[in-house]
Amino acid sequence: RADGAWHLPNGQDLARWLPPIAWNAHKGRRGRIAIVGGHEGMAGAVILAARAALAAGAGLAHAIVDGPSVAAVQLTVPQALAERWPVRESAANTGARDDHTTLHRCDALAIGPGLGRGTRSSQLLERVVNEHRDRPLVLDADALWLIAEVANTLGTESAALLRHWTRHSRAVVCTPHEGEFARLLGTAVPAAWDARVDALRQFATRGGVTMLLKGTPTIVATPDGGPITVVPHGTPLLATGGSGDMLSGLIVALFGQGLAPLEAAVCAATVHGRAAELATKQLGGVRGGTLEAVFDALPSAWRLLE
Ligand code: NPW
Ligand code: AMP
Ligand code: MG
Repeated sequence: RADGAWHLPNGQDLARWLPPIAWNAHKGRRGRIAIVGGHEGMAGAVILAARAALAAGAGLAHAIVDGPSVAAVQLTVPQALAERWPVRESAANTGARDDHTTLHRCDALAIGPGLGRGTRSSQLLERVVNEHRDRPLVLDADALWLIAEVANTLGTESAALLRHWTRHSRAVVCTPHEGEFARLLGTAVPAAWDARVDALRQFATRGGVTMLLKGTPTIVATPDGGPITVVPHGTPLLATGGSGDMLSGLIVALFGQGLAPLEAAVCAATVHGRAAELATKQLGGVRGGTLEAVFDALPSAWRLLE
């Protein structure tokens, strides 16, 4: 559009944003990240996010999951370090240092995939947001559900709550799908393009966070009210459980490698969508393909971006 309301990133933008992996890199230099979520029965969400983070070049991935999910993570992603959700009482009782030691060592955090919606999940979310303001944060899935819930309870708008919670935070990206964004807005997401773009832009400005609204196409708004970035990649191969969890893992890995919020969100959504396009082409269609095919196509998709 001529009025600068939105733009498409070009290949040069993406190549410039993506950090090269140095020939003498070691795992500590490729970003140490953590994904917090994986309530009992939803270990899969963190497993997929951790796999995606490693496939985005993260050097070390921590999966911070509910106790019953630890074994599943260790068995399915042996490269990741699995740990149970921290328990505040243990630190208080022993007088020992906060048991969030792992999170303090990470370059970037993601919280929400399979986090759950109960009291423990909610307390963990508030704690992670409050205690880790100095590192980039991805808020996804149940973290967004809980934010809308707390805002409802307090009788405030989700954007205002987000602004308050993250006012001292370095960098925050929220990644709602349409259902999650509707809950944050407290009303249906407009279907008309201009109104949709305006709603996302306004929410990002009011909330003081970068907003990635998933869809066809995915759109990204920054807190400064700048133009919306459009990511027109992907196929219905992504319309399957776990696909958004995979995207969160890609974003947090790029965050951990030093990309700014807009850059991390756009590069991740692009590689996610392009991997789906490559996989769909190779399969000759969507039916019969699973998210595994998208994972398999990730290396080729990265080559297209670099
Ligand atoms: P409908 O059905 O269209 O009427 P939820 P969730 C609406 C974890 N997962 N895309 C839709 O309405 C996640 O990480 C774990 C999607 C429905 O009312 C979360 O922690 C997995 N929905 C948790 O599950 C794999 C859309 O929104 C609601 C929509 C719940 O996340 C799966 C769905 O949202 C999953 O990722 C759209 N474009 N538009 C695992 N293997 O462990 C409207 N809706 O209830 O938050 O469900 O996204 O599955
Ligand atoms: P979630 O709903 O959180 O699992 O996220 C779904 C992911 O898949 C998002 O990145 C969406 O943009 C993507 N996606 C879902 N359906 C489609 C589709 N029909 N075409 C392209 N991308 C899609
Ligand atoms: Mg999701």
